[in-house]
Amino acid sequence: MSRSLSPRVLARAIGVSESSLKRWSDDGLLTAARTAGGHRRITLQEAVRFVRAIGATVVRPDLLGLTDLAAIGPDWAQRSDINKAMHEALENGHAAEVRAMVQSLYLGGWSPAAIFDGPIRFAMVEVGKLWLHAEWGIVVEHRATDICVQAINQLRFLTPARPATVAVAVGSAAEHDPYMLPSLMAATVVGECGFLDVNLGTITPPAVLINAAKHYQAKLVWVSASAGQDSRKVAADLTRIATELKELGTAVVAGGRAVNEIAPADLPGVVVATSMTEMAAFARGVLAQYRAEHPEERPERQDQQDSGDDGVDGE
Ligand code: B12
Repeated sequence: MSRSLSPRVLARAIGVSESSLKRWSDDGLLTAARTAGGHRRITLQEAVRFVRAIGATVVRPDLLGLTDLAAIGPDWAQRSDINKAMHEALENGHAAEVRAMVQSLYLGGWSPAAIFDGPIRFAMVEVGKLWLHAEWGIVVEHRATDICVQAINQLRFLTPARPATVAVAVGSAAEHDPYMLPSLMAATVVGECGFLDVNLGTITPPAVLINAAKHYQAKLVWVSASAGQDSRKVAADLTRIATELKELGTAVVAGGRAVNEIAPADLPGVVVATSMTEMAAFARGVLAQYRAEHPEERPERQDQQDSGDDGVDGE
């Protein structure tokens, strides 16, 4: 999805005039690169950032390549029964609708953390009640998880691009933990905060995570441990991870139902977070400290050549 858009296409997508869009670009509100011929080009991620920043409505999502959005209409994120709608779509296996709902919420200004802690968590808790009454419920759990994976990965493509030199965050689920979503969500959240995110996924032994963190000189490591894990083993593994990464100065944050069962005193050096919103706040703090220590690595906005240029802009 490495699309780049002309001002004309973006203007039509959000229902404004091309001249307004060019003015915003000249004023530095919207970052556009220039082609060799002097035409402005806007990355999809920058277009999405801009839409969120000015509260625009995407009236022609197809022009941005967001074809799923057509299924639910431009004002979907304004409705009041978002949790219920997300639950129904997930439970019934309506993948395109769920992907569109997540996109719509993000374009409507929701943070990834708010989408995850809110409608997605709500819907998954509801889906999790089904198996108690019917075997089919387990099919629905598997299917709903895959649909969330699709929606979250699509969301990751819409979040701002990070330069290769930025601080790295590495994370995974605990060693015996098959739950995919929490670690994927954490990766998306830290990525949106500005980290380069490396998600090792499910069932990751501590030695593998430590190896990856050292390789990337990670500033932040997250670990998720969900229901059903042996909390003593989780506590021992988390303590080992924090101890082995202490010298590197890596912050270690953990969350999930199994972590919440452990007394904080049994997790020296580990920050426990109960939601993706907390994770985002913590990640921003770590990143701010990193940037203060490495001013030379401040992320650059995309190249904006000579904004006073009156070059001809085509499609
Ligand atoms: C999907 C699912 C599955 C899928 C997992 C697919 C996959 N590969 O990911 C499958 C079908 C495999 C599965 C299996 C089982 N499951 Co299950 N499963 C669920 C379900 C419906 C959703 C879990 C999920 O992904 N939620 C979305 C995530 C993101 O939400 P979350 O975990 O609450 O995380 C939030 C916070 O805790 C926090 N957080 C979590 N991790 C982290 C990490 C960090 C770093 C931070 C900062 C924050 C954070 O932020 C998240 C967002 O708000 C839950 C229902 C529920 N109430 O949770 C049951 C549930 C967890 N499962 C349950 C059970 C019993 C099982 C099974 C034993 C039987 C079964 N249902 O099949 C097996 C055992 C699996 C095992 N080996 O451990 C029970 C657990 C009961 C208990 N208290 O122990 C639940 C609660 C269902 C229920 N109501 O009975 N399951």
